[in-house]
Amino acid sequence: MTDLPARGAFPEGFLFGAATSSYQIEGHRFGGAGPTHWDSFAATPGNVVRAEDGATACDHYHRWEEDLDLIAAAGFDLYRFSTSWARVMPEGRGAVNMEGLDFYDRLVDGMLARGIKPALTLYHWELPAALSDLGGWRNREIANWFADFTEVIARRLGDRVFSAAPINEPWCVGWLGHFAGQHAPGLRDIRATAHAMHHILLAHGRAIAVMRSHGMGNLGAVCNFEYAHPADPSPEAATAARRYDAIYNRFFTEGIFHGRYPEEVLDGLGPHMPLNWQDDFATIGAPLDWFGINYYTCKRIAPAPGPWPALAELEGPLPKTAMGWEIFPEGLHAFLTRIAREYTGALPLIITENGMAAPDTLDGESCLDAGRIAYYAEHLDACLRAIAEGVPLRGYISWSLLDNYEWSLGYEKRFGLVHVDFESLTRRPKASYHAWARALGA
Ligand code: IFM
Repeated sequence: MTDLPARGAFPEGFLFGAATSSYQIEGHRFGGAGPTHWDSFAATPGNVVRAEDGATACDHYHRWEEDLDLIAAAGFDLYRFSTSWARVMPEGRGAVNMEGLDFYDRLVDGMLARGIKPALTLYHWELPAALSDLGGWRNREIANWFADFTEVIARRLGDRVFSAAPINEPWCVGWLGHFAGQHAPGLRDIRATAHAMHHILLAHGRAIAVMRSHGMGNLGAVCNFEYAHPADPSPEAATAARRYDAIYNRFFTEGIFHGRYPEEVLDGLGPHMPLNWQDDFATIGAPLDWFGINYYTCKRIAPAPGPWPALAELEGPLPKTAMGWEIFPEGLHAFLTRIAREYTGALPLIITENGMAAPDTLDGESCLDAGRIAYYAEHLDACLRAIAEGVPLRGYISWSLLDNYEWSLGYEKRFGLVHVDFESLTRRPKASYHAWARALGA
């Protein structure tokens, strides 16, 4: 069986971690959390496989100590977790649910007690339903609501977290939720998309300012990237791939680091943007201490008839994960070098998510997920190559610690290093977990 490169192959001080997110693991029916737009999206027929939701998930809300023990026993330095806005502020504004805030307080202390660095993400997609009713990310006011939520978290946890980032994967929140309709709130509306994509960045910038005002450091942003291959050698396919790349890989980075949006995106979204969007870049471009890259796969892009963006995704030839995603570690290397060159320069980079879904089954107590180990090994090699070429990559965080709620695909897609039986909620470390423990010298 393949093994993972050992910790010693990476520069001194390089950090390794595992990630999860609140709605995907906690069990949102516990602890006084308010309803989220994912609850209503999932309850609407046709949106989510078997209409599954995050009501129980992995019941991390009650089993968090066992989960932190697993992270510590594997030798991870860091745990990337998120705070649910609706757990902390059930209506999204106003009253704080102290039980929810206390939960995160215990969680952070539990990490510190085990020598694990808490890497906080403020928002990983569970918008309080009451704010969704007010237009959610479409409403410019969300930047103020998010700043207030950030304030509550910063006051309570800001003195103890190792790092923090405001919003996980802006592309998924903005595009998948408002243009493709595949994520909550399930809209397919270009004006909603343009407003949401801009307001996400505005809220990001406001949150950074709030955290700085509380003396918090080590603040970053986390974006996801997909390598766009033209589906064939034609100039039309090259143009289509560039458009896909601009929407997916350049809109948010260009907004944060260059104070502008790509022309290829404004060709479509321009007429639908909120008023005076050009005036917000001073807030959006608040200086960061690191930048996080989430990377999983590549796409084959072809032109399609119809209105902007007029793109089609074709099936590619490479081996695929259970998500149907091609395995293309070269894409990770390409993004590391490109992002450092075009956007971030000497700013430290972190791989904040990388991993694969596989149809993992138990053989007695064990789960032999050799494919996942090979996936990690190939992507870690891509990181090592980028580091050797001078890219300031400082950490790597695997997705995910646990099998969990994979959004519109329900509980079927297993990304975990630890197998979760969703009936009994029993956790069983997979072979990939043990491979990480060996590589990290645990
Ligand atoms: O499960 C998700 C996560 O919530 C965000 N990044 C991608 C993962 C796999 O699809």
